[in-house]
Amino acid sequence: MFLRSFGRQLLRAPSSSSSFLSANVSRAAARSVSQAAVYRNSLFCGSRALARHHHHHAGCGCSGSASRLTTKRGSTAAGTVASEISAAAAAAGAAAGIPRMQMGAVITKHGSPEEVEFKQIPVPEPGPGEVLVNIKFTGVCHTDLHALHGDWPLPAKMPLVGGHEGAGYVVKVGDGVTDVKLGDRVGIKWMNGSCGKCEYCLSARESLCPHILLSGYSVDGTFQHYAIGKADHVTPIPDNVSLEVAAPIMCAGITVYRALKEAAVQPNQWVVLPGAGGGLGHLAIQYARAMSMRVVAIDSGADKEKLCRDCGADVFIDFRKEADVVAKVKEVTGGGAHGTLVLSTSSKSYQQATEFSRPGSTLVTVSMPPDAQLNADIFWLTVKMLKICGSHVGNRLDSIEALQYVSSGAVKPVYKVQPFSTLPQVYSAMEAGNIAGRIVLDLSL
Ligand code: 8ID
Ligand code: ZN
Repeated sequence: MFLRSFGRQLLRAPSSSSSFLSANVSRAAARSVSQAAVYRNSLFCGSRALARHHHHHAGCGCSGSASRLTTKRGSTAAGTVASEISAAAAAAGAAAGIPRMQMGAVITKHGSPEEVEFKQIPVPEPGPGEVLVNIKFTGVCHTDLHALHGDWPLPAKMPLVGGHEGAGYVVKVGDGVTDVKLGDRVGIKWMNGSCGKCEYCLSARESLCPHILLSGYSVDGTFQHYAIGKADHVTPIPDNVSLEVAAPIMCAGITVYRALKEAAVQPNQWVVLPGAGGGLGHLAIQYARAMSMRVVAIDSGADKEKLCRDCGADVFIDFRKEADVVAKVKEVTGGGAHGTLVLSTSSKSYQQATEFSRPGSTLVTVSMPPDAQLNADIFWLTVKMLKICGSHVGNRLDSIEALQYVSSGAVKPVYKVQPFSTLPQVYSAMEAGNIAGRIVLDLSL
C-alpha cells in the first residue's frame, strides 16, 4: 500500500517549477567563483585515470603522465571558503543576473552512460516555498547510476536531470521563503522535499513521507547549474566547510551517519562495512571511528585498501582474495559483527552479512543492488535474534549533524574533482567498480 502510493507520487508529473521544461524569466550572465584551491593533503593518485583535467598534483608523488587527477581529502579549507563567502555576498548584493538557459546533463531514456546528453535547458523558476540554487559542485552517487540504468522498481521522471549531492549558493527565493536568504551556502540532497504534515514528517522520519520529492529522480537534480530545492529541506553548509567538501556529505555522508545510528553499535564494538571503499563506505569508516566503533572494511583492490586504512579501518578484507569472507569476519571480530551496514552494490554481500552477523546484532540495508533478495535462514535469524532494518538517507537534523562532523575535522571526504563534462566517464568507471571514494564534478569546468 505504502509502496503503491510512493510509486504514484513518483509518477506524478513534477510541479512546473521543478521541471527543466518549465518556462521562466531571464536575466543576464552567470557568476563564477574562483576555482577551489587544490588541497594540501593529497592521499593518493588515481592510477586508473577517469579523465584528463587541469588540476595540479599536490605532492602525491605520482608522475601524473596519464592524467592530472588529484585525490583530495578535505574537512575545511579556510582560503577557499573565504572566497566562496565573498562571492556569495557579491551575488546577493549585486543583483547579478540569472541566465534564462543553462547547461544540463539530461537523460531521456534509461541505458548506458552514452545516454547522457549535455544540452541547453531552461533555468527553472522557484515556486512558493522553493529556492533556486546555483550549483557549484556535485558528487556522483551510485544511485545516479541506478537512475541511469533504470534498474530499480520505482519509476524515475523522464527526461531527467540527475544528481543529488549538490552544493552552491541561493540565488533566488520563491514566495513565502523567510529562513533561507540570497547568498546562503546550501546543499541539495536526495530528499528534495517532503509534505511536512504526514505521520512520518511529524515524527522526523521524513524519508518515509509518501509525498517525498527525490532530487535527480522524481524532480530534476544537481547535474545542472541552477537547481530547485524546497527551502525547508536545503541544508545550511557551515562557514568553514567548502562547497566541494560538502557535496559528498549531502547524500553519502548523511546516509551512512544515519545508518550507523540505526545499527546502534556501541563504542569499541565492531561494525562491518561491505563496500567500504566506495563513496558511502569511506565516509562510513570515518563516522564509525568518530563514534569510537572498531571497523572491518570489506572491498577489493590496492587503491581501496589504502583508502580504507587511511580512513581508519582496523581491518581490511579483500573480497576477491579472501576465500571465506564470513569466516574471516567472525575470526577478526571474535564472533561476528556487532552491527553491519551493507554498502556494496553486489547482492552477494547481503547473503554474507546475514551469516557473519553476531547474535543480537543489527544488519542495516543501505545499498540497493537490482533484484537483490535477502535470503536469511529463519532458524538462525530467530535463534540469533538478528535485527534487519532498512535505512533511507536521513532527516534534516541528521544532515546538519553529518556536516558538523566535517566542520570539526572528524570526517574528511576523499574525492577527486573533475569537470562537469566527464559525467559519462564517471558512470563508466562506477560500473567497473573503479572509483575509490567519491568523484565531485566542478560545474564551472
Ligand atoms: O539511503 C540510502 N539507503 C542510500 C543512499 C545513497 C546510496 C543508498 N545508496 C545506495 C546506492 O544506490 C548504491 O546501491 O548505496 C549503494 C552504494 O552507493 P555508493 O557508495 O555511491 O557506490 P560505490 O561508490 O560504487 O561503492 C560500492 C562499493 O561496493 C564494492 C565496490 O568495490 C565499491 O567500492 N563492492 C562490490 I560492487 N561488491 C562487493 C563485495 N562483494 C563490494 N564490497 C564488498 N563485497
Ligand atoms: Zn546518493
